[in-house]
Amino acid sequence: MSNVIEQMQKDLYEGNADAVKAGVEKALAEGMAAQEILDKGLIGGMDVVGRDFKCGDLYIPEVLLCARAMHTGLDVLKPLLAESHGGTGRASLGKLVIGTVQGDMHDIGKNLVSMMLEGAGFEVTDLGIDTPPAKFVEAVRTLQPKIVGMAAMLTTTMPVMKTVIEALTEAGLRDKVKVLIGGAPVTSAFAKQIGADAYAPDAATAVDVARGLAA
Ligand code: B1M
Repeated sequence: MSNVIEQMQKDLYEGNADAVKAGVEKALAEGMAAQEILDKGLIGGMDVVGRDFKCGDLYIPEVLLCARAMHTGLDVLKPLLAESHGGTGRASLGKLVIGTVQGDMHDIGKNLVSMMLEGAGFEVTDLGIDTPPAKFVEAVRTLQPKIVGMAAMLTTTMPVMKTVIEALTEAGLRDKVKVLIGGAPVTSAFAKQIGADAYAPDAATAVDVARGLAA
């Protein structure tokens, strides 16, 4: 692992947002690609945080600081990632609504997906975290997007995705919108099982899949 990536992971672990920002800028100045900085430095660093969170070495307040540092790093990469995943200034690919499902407060991955979709040319409306099914339904009814995207990071909140799909069906909207789902515990088998149209394991794939759904 390069020194700059190793230091970035360490700074992220310590929740030092200023240092993470400086590290991302340094890596870019050294010629490292934005995607590599994201994958190895920020997501790689967050994986270490997740490991230690799981075994109880890190607590929620500490992980929140790591999340803030991750967002600070993402902000620097945002325009570059958008560019490399389809570029800005293109014709709109259509409207897309996205949110983290009810009961779930995780938003780093969802924000990354949202940012990349926007960069690729989608008009993204982000409903945020802890989004109740009725809010997804209302957004689909009023905004008439081509795609609705749902994120869940907890095994306990995954079933809410099914509830949203059922609510869309009840509202007579299911055949008017494509459903894309993702998040660490989500799989393509689960997507099939709940009647979603597609699943993406990461943000870059989400862009490709959404392009296909919108075509
Ligand atoms: Co939470 N948490 N957390 N947490 N947290 C996990 C998810 C966990 C795996 C940690 C662990 O135990 N190892 C575990 C879930 C276990 C499970 O259900 N199987 C867990 C838990 C248990 C909890 C709490 C219950 C802890 C507690 O209270 N005891 C609690 C729940 C709160 C709630 O939501 N109700 C909780 C709280 C938190 C914080 C608030 C402290 C914080 C969130 C801060 C924030 O998001 N603003 C947090 C964090 C940061 C994590 C970890 C450490 C990191 C998540 C992350 O941001 N990863 C996480 C462990 C881990 O994943 N290693 C963990 C980086 C991000 C870029 O990846 O989100 O996977 P990810 O997104 C990817 C893909 O999944 C995909 O693309 C993204 C980029 O490539 N993707 C999509 C995501 N959304 C998509 C949507 C798509 C398509 C693809 O289409 C629409």
